[in-house]
Amino acid sequence: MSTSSTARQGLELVDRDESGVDRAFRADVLKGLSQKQKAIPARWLYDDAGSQLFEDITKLPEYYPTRSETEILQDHGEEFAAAIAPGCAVVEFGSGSSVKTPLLLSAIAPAAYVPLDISGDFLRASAKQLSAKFPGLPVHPVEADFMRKVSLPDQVTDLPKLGFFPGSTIGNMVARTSVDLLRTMRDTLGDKAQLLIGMDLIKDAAVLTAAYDDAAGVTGEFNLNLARRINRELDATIPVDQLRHVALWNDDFARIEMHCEALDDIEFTVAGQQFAMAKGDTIHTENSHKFDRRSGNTLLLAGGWTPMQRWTDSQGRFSLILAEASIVRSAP
Ligand code: AVI
Repeated sequence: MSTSSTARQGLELVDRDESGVDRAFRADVLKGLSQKQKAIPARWLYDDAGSQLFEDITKLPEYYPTRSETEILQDHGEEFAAAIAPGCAVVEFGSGSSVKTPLLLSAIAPAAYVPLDISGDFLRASAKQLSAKFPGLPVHPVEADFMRKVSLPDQVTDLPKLGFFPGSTIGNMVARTSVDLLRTMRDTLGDKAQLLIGMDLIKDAAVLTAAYDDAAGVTGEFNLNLARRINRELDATIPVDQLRHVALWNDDFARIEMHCEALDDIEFTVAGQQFAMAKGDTIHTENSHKFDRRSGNTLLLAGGWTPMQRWTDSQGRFSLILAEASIVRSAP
């Protein structure tokens, strides 16, 4: 009998063992907790509870990125329309937000919209919402992992492509991963494409830490939900009440780090393996890199994109950059 099954969770493909455990989740958690500095990849923050908590975060008074980026999209529609190829297909990396995506689509009136997402149920739900809002717009959702090259639907083959990657999600990756992703996006979109990408900006550390450690404790819940998820899904005994949420600014790497810090010496098991943390030890759960004009440009160039135009919100907190896949000026 096979011990492996590829089950569908919602409509998402997940590789589960015979007792229903997500193998990739268990492998990442066991490996991450075995390291000297415990660290678990941030993508595991987003189970159903985590995704809902992130939605709640975007509405918090301290969490400015969503509002700032929305302001840019609202205020510069005509400039986007002038700079972006007419009649393009917008290829969004992710399912699309109910606010930001419609603002872009209204501004530039594209010929098609192609959302790419690994999670089929989110993808179909948001594609349906968008079709209802833009009845004349062909919408072609593609269920795929955009960290790898994606084959776009035949219907958009001959259209110019605009990649859209808002939210500063690029900041959740370390530099080598973000460069790999930018290069993969270029492979997916073609070497004549444009890319509109959100990058959160370096600013006062107090503003940044407040955005990731809000007074209502929602970000803390989002972070600690990962430990709860491990307990739920991996037969684990992490004493979540002995952990606290920490958000700190790492100036050397220009990033906010989220950690779960042990309030006391603790021991626990995960999937039958024993772990210990001394008081003050942490599990590193997320990086959120911030950029300035130069570091954002350098990252794009390293990823194979030439930055062409840049917009910021009225408070200078967040940026949207339009880049081109073509090499605009070659080396002397
Ligand atoms: C999804 N991502 C861009 C968010 C960020 O700001 O890095 C995730 C987040 N983590 C805590 N608050 C928000």
